[in-house]
Amino acid sequence: MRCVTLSWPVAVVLVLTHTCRGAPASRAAAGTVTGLHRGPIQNDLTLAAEYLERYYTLGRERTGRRRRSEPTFAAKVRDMQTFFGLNVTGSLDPATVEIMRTPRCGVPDVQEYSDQGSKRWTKSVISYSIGRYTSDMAPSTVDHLIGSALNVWGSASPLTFVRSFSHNADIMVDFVTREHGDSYPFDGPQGTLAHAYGPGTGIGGDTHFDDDEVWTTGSNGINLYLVAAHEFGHALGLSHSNNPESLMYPTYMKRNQHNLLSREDILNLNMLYGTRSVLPYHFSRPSWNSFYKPWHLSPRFPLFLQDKCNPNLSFDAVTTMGESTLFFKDNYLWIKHDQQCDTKEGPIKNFMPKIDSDIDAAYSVPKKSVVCLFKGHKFWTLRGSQVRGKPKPIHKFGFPKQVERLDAAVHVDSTGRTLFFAEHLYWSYDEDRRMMEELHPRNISEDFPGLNTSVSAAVHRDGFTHFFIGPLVLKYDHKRKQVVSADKANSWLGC
Ligand code: SRS
Ligand code: CA
Ligand code: ZN
Ligand code: ZN
Repeated sequence: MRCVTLSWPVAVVLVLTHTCRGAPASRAAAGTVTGLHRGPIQNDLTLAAEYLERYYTLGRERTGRRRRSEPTFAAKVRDMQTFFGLNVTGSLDPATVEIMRTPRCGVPDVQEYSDQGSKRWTKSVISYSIGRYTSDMAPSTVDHLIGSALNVWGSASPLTFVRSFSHNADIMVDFVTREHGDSYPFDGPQGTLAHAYGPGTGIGGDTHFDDDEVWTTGSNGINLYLVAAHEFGHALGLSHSNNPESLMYPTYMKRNQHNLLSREDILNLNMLYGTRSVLPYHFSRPSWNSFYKPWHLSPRFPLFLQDKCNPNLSFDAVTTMGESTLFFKDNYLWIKHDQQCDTKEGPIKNFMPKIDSDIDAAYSVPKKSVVCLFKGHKFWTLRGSQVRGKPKPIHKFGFPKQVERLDAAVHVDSTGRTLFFAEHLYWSYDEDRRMMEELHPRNISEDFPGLNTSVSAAVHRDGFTHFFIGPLVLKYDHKRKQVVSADKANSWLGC
């Protein structure tokens, strides 16, 4: 039997070099029983010793050396019984032995972390990159399944996952076989399917899939989406659950793919990252507004001038207008010309006397030289920079009555469609036929992978849609259906 002896991985301690439980019972056991002729009781002891060493680090500390005051065998049996909700006797009763016989592998039930590792990511935007692909399916299918598996966790937390193409993303995904450079070789077909390191720098968060498995999108072979969703739970700092209904149960099971997380999975995730509605990183309007310090409280800036480089600055609405981009915030407007370095700024009224404050959304249709500004249930049309006539009700676009205001709007030239965003939904409006497209509204997170949140503002430029989410801006590629980069929202104003 090979043991982990020298150093532990950077983040979660994975005891992966053993062959898993369920492997031939004739394997050499831990400690003193090796080589003995074994009767049934001796076999149970061997099984228990191996099991506890594997999952409860019996007799080993993180360096692999024996502890001076190591916990007794019975204490570890009690730990394991507590974890599985058994009678806590400290002895090898039939129920305990039965669980030990159940095949399981990988991350120990009682997880440990190295000194460099931490239990959670301390940021809410987490990058991921896919390095080596499997040949079992098209790369685009892998991209889609990996993005969707991350979104399983993203949609239940304030976390946003951003695809990157670099080699130093937070979560590096790789399909590999056998020995693959991290001292935790895979074991060929079946057995361990994948492993992941908990949050941290370097190898922290990295997720490896055993490419000796037959990876599929369905139920023959091993379903990549299911395994990836489990592994990303580890990459976010979650450990195993003894509840078979939980995604974090340590053995592979067929599951309802539309509802992967148990209540326990969600609770554990929320304990690490909070819920989507109470964390500071919740992307809802009131909390972002409360971050933003109004100009009259900021002594560094004279009356009327706002601090555009405030790191918490978010925008209410952003739109292009000719060769300029307009950024609305409360009663304030910045106008940045594409070719000029300076930015014009001031109260909205100074530029558009009919409009005072709190624009919710804005978009422009360049080929018609039209800009629309939305506030509550009204919208104004601008031709050039002139506001035309009185505001009209937004229901003219075909919104149901319940929609009282929008979060964002963006026109995509290549499709001729304008997308309207409100909370977790979006609508698509055909500008040529002047009607809302059928089958809308739809969920933002389903159609815009990586965007599992409401949006503050959006604008289309240079072939990409840029979604402003609180103080961040995410660049979205419609062809690849993914977020390709993230930046500070006010980097657009030169900050
Ligand atoms: S991990 N992230 N917890 C990996 C975990 C996994 O691979 N579990 C093994 C598993 O379920 N394998 C299924 C195929 C083999 C079945 C035979 C019995 N058996 C990810 C998963 C929860 C998605 C556990 C396992 C089951 C196992 C094994 C391991 C036989 C080795 C040998 C590190
Ligand atoms: Ca394997
Ligand atoms: Zn690995
Ligand atoms: Zn696991």
